[in-house]
Amino acid sequence: MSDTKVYFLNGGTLLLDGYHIWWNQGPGGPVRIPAYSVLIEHREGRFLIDTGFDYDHTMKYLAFEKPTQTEDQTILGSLKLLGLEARDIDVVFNSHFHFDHCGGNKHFPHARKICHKDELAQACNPEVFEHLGYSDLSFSVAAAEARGRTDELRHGQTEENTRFELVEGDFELARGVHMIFTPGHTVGHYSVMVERAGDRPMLLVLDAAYTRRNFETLCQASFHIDPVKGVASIRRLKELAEKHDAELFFSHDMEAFQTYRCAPEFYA
Ligand code: 5PN
Ligand code: ZN
Ligand code: ZN
Repeated sequence: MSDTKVYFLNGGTLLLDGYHIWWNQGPGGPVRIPAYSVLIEHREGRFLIDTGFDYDHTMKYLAFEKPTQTEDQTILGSLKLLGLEARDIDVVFNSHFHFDHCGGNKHFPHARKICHKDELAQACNPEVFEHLGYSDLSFSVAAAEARGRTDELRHGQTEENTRFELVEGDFELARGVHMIFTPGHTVGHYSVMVERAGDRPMLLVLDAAYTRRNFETLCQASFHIDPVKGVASIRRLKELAEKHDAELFFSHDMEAFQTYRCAPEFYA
């Protein structure tokens, strides 16, 4: 565990209205947010948490979010900054299947893939108001077929190379890498706490709290399946952070993101 390294892979930006980031609070108006993935280099393997958004998909289905993504900000481009290729990734874990977290999955056919058991089912059969969030189905042949969107499958995806190991509840993904079930934003959302040898643990809250203000005011994003569970999840993360004196990382907070070390820099 002492040699665990955590890399933030900058995946570009999206534009949201303030009322979507801070549900029922705002203020409204355009807010540019970062999107990123996290690579955990661990003695037990290389674990990729999320895979960012696919630029072409986003332009096709969510052009109003005005995505920006340089070559270095594609998932493969960001790994290249570390001298890594897709094949070097052993495990892809998706915190959830919103398009900005699974867009690059299709580039990792050989990796083990893991998600919450209900999250995959939800992407196959989402609520009407979740269709846009779960619009990128290129991560799963099963999901694309269930949604009648096999046009998404143009990268050699097969049922087998997009198959997921299904998990539930809290568990340890690798020694010192704690997966924390935080439903609300989606049915099967996970946050991640990573222990470090000589420093405070890192708590990646992911989409349980897009920004520090969401976390501190218990205000979730407007995109959610169960706002009551969403608040409970933020409260639980707060307790965890306090108990372990964890350093907090938010999923879509531009101000905070600008202070994060991004690859090729890392946290150890
Ligand atoms: C960035 C972003 N944009 C749209 C949606 C949505 O419809 O569900 C989740 C989401 C997003 O995270
Ligand atoms: Zn999300
Ligand atoms: Zn997100």
